[in-house]
Amino acid sequence: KPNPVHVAVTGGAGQVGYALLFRIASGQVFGPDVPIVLRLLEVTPALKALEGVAMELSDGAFPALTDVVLTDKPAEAFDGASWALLLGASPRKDGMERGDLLAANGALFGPQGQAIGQHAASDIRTIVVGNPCNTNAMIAAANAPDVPADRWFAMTRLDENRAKSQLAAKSGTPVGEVSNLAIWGNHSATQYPDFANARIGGRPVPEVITDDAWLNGEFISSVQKRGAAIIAARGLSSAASAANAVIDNVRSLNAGTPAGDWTSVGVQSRGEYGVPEGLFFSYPVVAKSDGTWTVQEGLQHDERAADRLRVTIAELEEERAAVRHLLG
Ligand code: NAX
Repeated sequence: KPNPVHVAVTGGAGQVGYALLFRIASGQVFGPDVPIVLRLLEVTPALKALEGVAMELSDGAFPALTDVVLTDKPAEAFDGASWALLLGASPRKDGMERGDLLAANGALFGPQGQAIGQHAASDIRTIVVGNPCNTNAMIAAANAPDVPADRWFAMTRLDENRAKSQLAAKSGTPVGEVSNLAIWGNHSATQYPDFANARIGGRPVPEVITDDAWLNGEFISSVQKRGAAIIAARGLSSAASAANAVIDNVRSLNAGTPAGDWTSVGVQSRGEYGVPEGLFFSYPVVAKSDGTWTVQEGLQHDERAADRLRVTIAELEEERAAVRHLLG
């Protein structure tokens, strides 16, 4: 049997955790024959609820799940981890300004980044889901200078999946036919879901969906505001679809993206497409099965798209300015 993969998950007692952990344990992410150790980090008051989740994991009788570690100590949670899935974050409370939220989360992601740097396995890859995920990822990475920059990710896969689903519905095409969908920028309402470079059945989307007003209007805004629409309908934020996106994200980074395609994920900019260096920016990323990846170069943006990119870059720069003191 291969060695177990240690997967650290923070916020394991939360809603996304509840939808995610059972699917990891079932072997859907790493394969049915790969033993898994789940290392679950929670804040101390949530440890009891976390124990309940662990009881249910046990009751799942998952053959691949060899151990579950429950802890409120980051050093223990990340010890020997090859993956860190950071779901835990401080929710926005009444009266909190955006800067307050950024600072509250910065205070959490700095120490978690440090613990990852000190205790995780040498092949550690970290995906930040907890919002604001791009800037939280930047803070965590800045606090673990020995972990290579290309091992840190911020999740925009849910936005990618949402966008693909909208395009499939509009064109009456199965969603599996939609490819090359890039989310550019921040995981926020300023993101740019790039229909122009996306394809349906291999053809450029604007050739298949000729309603330009819909593409540039309702499509973009419905993807940007989908999170709010789910809250309005369900009374709770997206959880199962978010967990599904985490799984898709890990699988793409692990197995690689299909030939000719890419996936969307926030990574540390090295200046690609004029994005300031160091920002965590969602790009089209081509991943290989050896764990390496590159930003897809050479895509074109028209004036409207370029304007949208400027807006999301400006927002990420503001976020960076608000947490600069946490960047080491
Ligand atoms: P919940 O509030 O249900 O769960 C969060 C859990 O994190 C709680 O159990 C809490 O105790 C725990 N936590 C807080 N601080 C922690 C810390 N320092 N260490 C360990 N655990 C800690 O939120 P949930 O709906 O599960 O969402 C989790 C996060 O994902 C939120 O920040 C949310 O904004 C973010 N989302 C991001 C998405 C994305 O696409 N990037 C989509 C889904 C989700 O909304």
